[in-house]
Parts: sequence; C-alpha cells; structure tokens
Amino acid sequence: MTQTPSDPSLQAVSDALRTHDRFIVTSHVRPDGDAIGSSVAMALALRSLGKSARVVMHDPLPDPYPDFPCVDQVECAERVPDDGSTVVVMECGDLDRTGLGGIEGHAVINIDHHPGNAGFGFAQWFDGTAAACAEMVYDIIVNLGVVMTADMATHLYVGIVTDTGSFKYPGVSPRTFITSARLVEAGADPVALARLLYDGNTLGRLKLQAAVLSTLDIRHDGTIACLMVDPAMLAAAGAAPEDTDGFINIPLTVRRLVASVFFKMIEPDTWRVSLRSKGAIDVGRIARHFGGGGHRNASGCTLTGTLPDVRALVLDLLGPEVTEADTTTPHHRA
Ligand SMILES: [Mn+2]
Repeated sequence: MTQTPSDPSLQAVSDALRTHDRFIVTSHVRPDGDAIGSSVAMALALRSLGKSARVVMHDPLPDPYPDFPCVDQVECAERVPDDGSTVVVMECGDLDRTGLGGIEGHAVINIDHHPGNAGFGFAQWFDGTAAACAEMVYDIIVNLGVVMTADMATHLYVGIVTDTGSFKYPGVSPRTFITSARLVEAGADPVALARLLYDGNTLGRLKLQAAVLSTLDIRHDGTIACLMVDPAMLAAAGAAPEDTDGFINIPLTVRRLVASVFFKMIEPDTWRVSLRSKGAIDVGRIARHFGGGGHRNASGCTLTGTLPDVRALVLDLLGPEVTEADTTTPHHRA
C-alpha cells in the first residue's frame, strides 16, 4: 500500500522544492537523530533531482552520527551563506532554533511536526500527527517521485526510531510503521542501525553508571529515587560530566518509583539538581521555586550546601508533591 499524499501543504512544499534549484537544508541546534536524518535524506533527494543541496547545521553531529552514511558533507556554521539559496528548515518552531544567522534574507521552506510552530516561510507544511519529521520527509520524497535509496531510507528510519524512542512514545501511529516498513524495503537495516544507535556505550560511561547507581537512595515510602555524582567519581571512571546523560531516567524504570533526583557536584557545596517525574507530579514547579526551570516532568536548578542539606530542601517539596499526585491519580502505582 502506498500512501496518498494529498495534503495541500505537502503539495505546496513539494512544488517549492521542484521549482527551486539551489538549497540549504538545516535543522535545530544540537541536532538529534530526526534533525540529522530528515535533513540529510532531504538533501540526498534534492540532489537526485539534479539540484544543489548543502546541509548546514549550527552544531557538530553527536555520536554515533558521524558513522552514518553521507554525513561527511554536513557543514557547521554560524551563518548560512548569502548565496541566494532556498533554505529548508526542518523541525524548528522558529528561525532562532536553527542557531544560524542570515536566514532572513533567503526564501524559506518550513517543515515541522512540533506543536507551536510559528508558521514562517513562503511554503510550509506542519503535521502534528507525524511521530517524526522523517515521516513527513518520506511523504515528500514519494510525492516528488524520487527513488528512495538505501542511504535516504537509513536516515529516515533513524529519524523515526530515535524520535519515537524505538516506537514507544505517544505519536506513534499506523503511518509510523507503514513508513518504516517501506524504509526497510528500501534498504534501512533495523538490526545494524539498532546496534549503531544503542550499543555505542563507552567503558568509562559503563563504570560511571555503576558508580552512580551505587549511590541510589530511595526515599518517601519507596517512591522517590536520589542519585549523586561528584568529580572524584568522574575521574575514577575516566568519564566526562556529559556521560551522566540519561542516568536520571534509570530509576523510573521501576514502576513504584515516580520521581528521580540527580545531584551533580559542580564544586564543593554547589550542586546541579536535575528532576524527573511521571504523570501529574510537577517537578517544574519545584525547580522554579529554587530559581531553576523546566517542565512538569523534567526540570533542574542549582543549590548550594552540603548534600544532606540540599537533598532535604528538595525532598521537603517533592515528597508532598508526590503524595498529592498519588491521591489525584490513583492508578500510577498499579
Ligand atoms: Mn522530530
């Protein structure tokens, strides 16, 4: 079954891509799998139509993306060149999200799936039902009549897998699986790509994970997890501060643990405090109380004091918040 792209915005974007000849494709700062995959696949499709297409990003590609096909042509820059190109902006609510200067002087095509897109560009397609921008790029490539190569399919598949947390976040739809099936038919290799995406751990990070998890401290009747890391632990593991990314989520794999707090020592008695929660538990409010920020389920702030003091400050607010959410949403411990 082939999808039937009939959306007028999809047609408008396809027409704009067909009628222009020189393109710069870009996406947001600190590009992720969907930003990279959507942009590279789009550039490859445009080139197969005989057009000039450069991919320009503000930030370099994080691991493991330098190992993906065709990414050696991705350029890093502060500004887009003033060369009369049409700029295709993927996944950005507004032009500031690109981190790139100089886009204002160009014709802009806007392709996005995040609610809140500002609606810029002379041609735009917003589709909030797409689980990944890559789903939209797939439809554009089909609509343009471009033959889907294995490299294009690989990038689009990676965009979908990463933006859906391997097909498990809200937004996953039959379209997600139909599109993914077509991409696998076109040469995306789910097994090899899963290994590349998820088996890229370093030994230092694994050792650091062991050390951080050994600090696991369960509070508030088994519902709140606390973790900590300090510079000595980083040094012992031979790891970098950013190697702790994602550790805060590990306790939340336990059903009964509904909030997780990670205390990272920046210097003695100064702590970067990250908070994560499930459901109605609002850790954004707690971080804002301490001068930080974030959203209901993910937030952070900086506090000074000894670890026991700082932990007590946070738990004095977080404990009642967990209790309150527990009484209003009785099912989350089921
Ligand atoms: Mn996305």
